[in-house]
Amino acid sequence: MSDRHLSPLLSALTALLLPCLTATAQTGIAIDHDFGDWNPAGDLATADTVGPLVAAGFTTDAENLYFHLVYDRLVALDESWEPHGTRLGVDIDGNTSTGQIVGGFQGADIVVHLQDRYVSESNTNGTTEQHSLNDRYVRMAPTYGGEEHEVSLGRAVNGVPVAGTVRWTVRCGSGQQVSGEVALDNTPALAMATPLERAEGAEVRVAFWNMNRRLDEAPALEAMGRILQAVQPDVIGMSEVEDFSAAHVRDLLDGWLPLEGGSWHVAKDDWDLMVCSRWPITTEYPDIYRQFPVLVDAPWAGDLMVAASHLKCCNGAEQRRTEADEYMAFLRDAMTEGGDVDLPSKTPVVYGGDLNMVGPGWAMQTLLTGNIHDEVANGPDFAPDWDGTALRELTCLQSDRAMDYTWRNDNSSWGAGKLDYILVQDGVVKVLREFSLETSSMTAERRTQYGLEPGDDLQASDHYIVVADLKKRDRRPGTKPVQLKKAN
Ligand SMILES: [Ca+2]
Ligand SMILES: [Ca+2]
Ligand SMILES: [Ca+2]
Ligand SMILES: [Ca+2]
Repeated sequence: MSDRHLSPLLSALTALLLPCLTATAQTGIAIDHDFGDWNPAGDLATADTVGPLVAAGFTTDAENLYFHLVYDRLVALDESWEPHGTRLGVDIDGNTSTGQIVGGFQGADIVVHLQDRYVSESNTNGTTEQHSLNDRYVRMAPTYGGEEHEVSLGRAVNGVPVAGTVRWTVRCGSGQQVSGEVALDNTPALAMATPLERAEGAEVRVAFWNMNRRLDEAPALEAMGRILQAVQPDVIGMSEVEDFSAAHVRDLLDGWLPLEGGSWHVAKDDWDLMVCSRWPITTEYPDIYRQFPVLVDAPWAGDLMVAASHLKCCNGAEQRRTEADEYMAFLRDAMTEGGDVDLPSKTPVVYGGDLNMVGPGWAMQTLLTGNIHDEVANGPDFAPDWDGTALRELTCLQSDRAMDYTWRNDNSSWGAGKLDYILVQDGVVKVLREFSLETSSMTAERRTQYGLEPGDDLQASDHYIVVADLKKRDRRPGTKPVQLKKAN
């Protein structure tokens, strides 16, 4: 493919995305904050004028309509802290005289008002009806601020026909607009059926779960038990368990996941976090605000540090950033000699939980890169992986749907989103499997295989469990086995 006819921006995007594309085995769009599934040259059209909106793309499959949006600044699609006023319009009946006007686009039968969080749909009698984002299956990634976004819109629920062409448009508050027309594609949506069993070679299965204070509610406990028996984690970082004792949680786990000749080990911090482990917890650091690292005697050489986290909710971006700063000061101390804590070199540290990561995502940038915001209070920046690089944010795509959201409330104006994360030092551990679990989107056959009920996900909690299988790297990260050169 020649880059000659592409704008410099598209060339840059192409260079960025091609490595991801080649790594993708299946084709299809996943709403997962990874844009390697989009065709960079074919799907993006540049905006007509200079402004916040740089480019937009559109594609379809049998299940959804998909938008790809690129901005020149950090934007959170369903929030207004960076006002962007983006509307998405679709003309599904091929008739410009039915539907609504979106800037220079006529005939939009569906208009998604992202920032104001509603969908306006036109009826045949000329009136419009408002629906919530969740009612119309509008799904978005990333949930926190980014320059690039992907959005899906359910076809069936929005009355999109099975064949024909649709015209689409993206318009920003800036007045910038990108429009196009495509034939509807009925290729099935990206098929997902991640095995819930632990990956071959996995040494530790770690999970994080916001338990929503339901550890004394019978229906929730039954659903939790089925989920944990299906997932079989070794270590679980829990949040929203402040009302319960470590002994209460230990007894529950001993019932659900009995250990031969012993009990689960449960450590509780000074507020709403716990870390539960099949293996002994040897050291606890309960004083970090809303974050709780512990050392676990993992079945590999050396220990495993697991940090359960539950960052400030909602409109609290500054506080989340302060909390991330405080944890990162601890991690820097743990990874360097001197101070209060010294971890043996290359001790894997896994951080996760309900990070409530909405708004600009400043806290996530700090957690991933070690760029501390308040260096006067928390000390200098550092590289949070032992190999001198950033941490890796796991996608944890749902096991049975190509979506990354871990929180969903169909009665809320807020779209389903990814609030629950696992961050790993991929310089010292390999991630062999990762997923979150939405039981309602599994097939009946898959649920039977794992002993799950359709409603277990939201019966257990308002957050889904996130899971990762880890193996400690046994060679120095960044080095490759030496290959013999062929004589010529
Ligand atoms: Ca994607
Ligand atoms: Ca129309
Ligand atoms: Ca230290
Ligand atoms: Ca800094």
